[in-house]
Amino acid sequence: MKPPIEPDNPALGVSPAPAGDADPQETCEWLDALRSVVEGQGRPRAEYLLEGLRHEAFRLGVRLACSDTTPHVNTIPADQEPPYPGDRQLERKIKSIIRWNAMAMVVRANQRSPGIGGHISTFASAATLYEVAFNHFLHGKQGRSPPDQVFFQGHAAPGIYARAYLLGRLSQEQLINFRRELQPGGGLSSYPHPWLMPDFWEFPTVSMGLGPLMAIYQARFNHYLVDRRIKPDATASRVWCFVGDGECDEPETLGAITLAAREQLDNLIFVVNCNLQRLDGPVRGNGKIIQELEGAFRGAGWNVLKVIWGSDWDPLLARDPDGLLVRRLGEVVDGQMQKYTVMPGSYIRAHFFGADPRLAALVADLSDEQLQRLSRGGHDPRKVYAAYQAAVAHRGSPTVVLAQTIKGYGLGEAGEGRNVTHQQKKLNQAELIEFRRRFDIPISEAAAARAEFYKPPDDSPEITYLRERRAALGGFVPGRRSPTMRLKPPQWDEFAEFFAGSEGREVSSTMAFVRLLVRLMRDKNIGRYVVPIVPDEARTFGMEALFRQFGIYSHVGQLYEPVDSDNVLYYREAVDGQILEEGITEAGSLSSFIAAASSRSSHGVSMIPFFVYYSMFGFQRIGDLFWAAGDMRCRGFVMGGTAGRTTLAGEGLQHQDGNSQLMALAYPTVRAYDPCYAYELSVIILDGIRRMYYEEQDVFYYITLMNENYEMPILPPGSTEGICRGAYQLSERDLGAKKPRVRLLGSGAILREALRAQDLLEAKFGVASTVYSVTSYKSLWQDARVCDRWNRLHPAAEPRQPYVEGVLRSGSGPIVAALDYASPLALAIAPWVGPEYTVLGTDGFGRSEARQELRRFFEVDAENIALAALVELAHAGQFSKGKLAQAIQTLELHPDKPNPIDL
Ligand SMILES: Cc1ncc(C[n+]2csc(CCOP(=O)(O)OP(=O)(O)O)c2C)c(N)n1
Ligand SMILES: [Mg+2]
Repeated sequence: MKPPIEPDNPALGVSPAPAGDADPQETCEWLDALRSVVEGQGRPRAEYLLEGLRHEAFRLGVRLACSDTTPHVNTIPADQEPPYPGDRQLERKIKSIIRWNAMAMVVRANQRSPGIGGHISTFASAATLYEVAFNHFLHGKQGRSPPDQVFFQGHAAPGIYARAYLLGRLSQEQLINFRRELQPGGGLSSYPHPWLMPDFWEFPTVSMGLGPLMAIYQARFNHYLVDRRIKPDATASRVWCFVGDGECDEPETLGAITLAAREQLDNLIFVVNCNLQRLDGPVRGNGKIIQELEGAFRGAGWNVLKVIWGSDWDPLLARDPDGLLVRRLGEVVDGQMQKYTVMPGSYIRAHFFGADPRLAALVADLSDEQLQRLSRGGHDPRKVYAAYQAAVAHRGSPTVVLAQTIKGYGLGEAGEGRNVTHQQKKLNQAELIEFRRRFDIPISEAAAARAEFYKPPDDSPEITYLRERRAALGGFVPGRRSPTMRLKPPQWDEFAEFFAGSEGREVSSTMAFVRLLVRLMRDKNIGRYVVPIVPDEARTFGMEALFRQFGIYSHVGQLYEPVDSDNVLYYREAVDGQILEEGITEAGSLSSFIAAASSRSSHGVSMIPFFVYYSMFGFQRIGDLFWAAGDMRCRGFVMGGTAGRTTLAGEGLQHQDGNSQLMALAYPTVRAYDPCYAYELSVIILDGIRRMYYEEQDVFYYITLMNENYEMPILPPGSTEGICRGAYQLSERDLGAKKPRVRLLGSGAILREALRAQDLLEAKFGVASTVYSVTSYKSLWQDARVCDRWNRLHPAAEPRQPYVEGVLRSGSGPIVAALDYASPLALAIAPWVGPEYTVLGTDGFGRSEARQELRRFFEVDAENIALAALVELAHAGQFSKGKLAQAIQTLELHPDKPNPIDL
């Protein structure tokens, strides 16, 4: 063990006053002048003068070291704190009971099922931060004011459950079944998951960094709803986001804070629980996380409120006119501050105050016990209230409250402030009894030793107070609602033009999509609810025409004359603009999508977002946000543009997406489609609108779009069901009973290669074929899995037939599937396709090349499809094996060409 750092270590000692004061008398006069302005004319006047000084100094060439931090003390001075409006004593009792039950829930769960996990120390540190918010700030959904949207720190869930238990929202049985959701009577999910507890949790937050990011875009989307007059009071909802200080290491946490300030999101409040610890140990052992975060947030333009010290520090700070104590507080690094948490008062006296005799004198009249109890601001309701009150009153920018707390507060020897505290799941009997003593829990020692839950009677002052506070604030929080919000789906006959084909013109599926999007945005029933979202990629997808027609959303409108103002398609920003042009942030754009796609539950208005982006930067880059969107029961469309490994010509390894459709397989609520033709795309989107916004299914669509131009055919009669279910027969070439037959599955961009292979097979080899367009391998796979499972569990019943089996029965012979995605996607349906099944997929890294060369390289072009069909036929004895070598030559294929997946 390393010896403690001695206070005479220069790194920790009190630093001298700024060196080189050539004229202390003059310094004193300046400082006195400032004090007298503050006393006589108030702080705003002092701020004005200092700002003026700063400007003049700059003009005169005086350069101040730029520091965006303030001294390491509370932002709100003690004399400016508002009186506390609640019953402090009663609130303390309630908070103690919640602390107890939260801890007992985790301890009992782990006694019963060792290894089941859970967290005690996170909520222990954050209890005051939450309780002050619950009792005085967070608005529920039953009140007159619009409800707040609260992102809870995922690991603090036990405390939120413990409170819901006191309020009668959760039963004791549910608490006992914490992390055991499959138990009879139900249990509680480990973390906030709307999917698992749809009436309770609203926002999935446990994947660190996503909560803060989503919260920023949620707050921004609330402005969008107001500015577009869809929900005039949406900005009265405050977005609260509780964040861990360790969580701030995630790039997503701080990644969008400049947007929040730029958009002046004063409806947004971050509360960062700075307990100075993360999972393994200190967040910034050798630094100061609060100061670091202050600099980052202030630099980004946020209102920063530091809540570092509890009220018992106030008299000490008041007796520190020279700022000695403030300076000392500012120089002690967090690792050392954590050490003071676990050491006795004598250590604090010797090492912290002992660094300077004047500091030691400051606390001479305090006992060691008093020194040890000197509290952190985040545990002092008065300080926390003052900060929240200032945060909700603040206008013009978002607020972050940086609250210092102690991790594992109250756990004592069992973990308070220790590096192991995050992992502490069990308390022994002595520790439980000590916890009960420290927080005055009115249960017997024996009951404490058994970690029994405690709930005061319903008519007790505690429960009455709790209920009254929540009633005054509009009911329970958290709480999710899922109102029935059927939109009138578009009538298909009004969309006939989208099924009619392009009549000789060559267009891409992206162009077809943009046309459909514009048409939907003009629809009288649903048009205004459509939210197009793009991450600086509108021109890539030919969407620039929408700028002028529908406007790009900007809360401040357009403060400049756009460079292209004389152009009909100029870059038009407008307060009521419909398009969200997010700049280069797929994560931010998807967060906007999530806010829009969940607005039904958060605002009671169904929105229809279309997030259009470069498909490679979707599932692959921001897959965890897609996961969160599913958990949140989002509804909407994500459109993966320029998709396909061989269809995005020229872009090469990084951009060519052969992955996303495969990844989509694993996302439970994603309906993934890879259409080739405009009519397929239109059918899928119209059906999707019906499914999500009329039938109210909690799914969202992933549809890939290509930029390859070709003629779009007419919708074949009777194919709409197949398009939606994942496959339909597109083309049959019957050469009579004597000719061998094969079945070809083509999808997306490669469907047309399958059709070309059909021609080749007939013309060069006399082979008949049926071509199927597979619009969704995922749908086929999912349906077949469901059938199999049903058949397995109902052996006596008439077996159900997977859809894919039925469809493929219209043809005969071996099957070759070719696609522009990694081959496991098509292999997913292998169990229902039979043994004569060859899959040609685009496995491996992309290349910079033109389309036809890419398709040849990845062996998914018509020639390779034809060869695979002949090989399958040869296996089946319907084509001479001896002729295969000749066929390779005929097809101009090269057996020795490089293999795309050779590494
Ligand atoms: C993306 C992600 N990575 C890792 C984790 C695992 N994890 C859970 S809690 C935790 C430490 C959290 O520290 P902090 O944010 O400071 O919260 P505290 O519990 O201290 O309040 C980690 C690393 C996670 N939940 N999410
Ligand atoms: Mg922490």
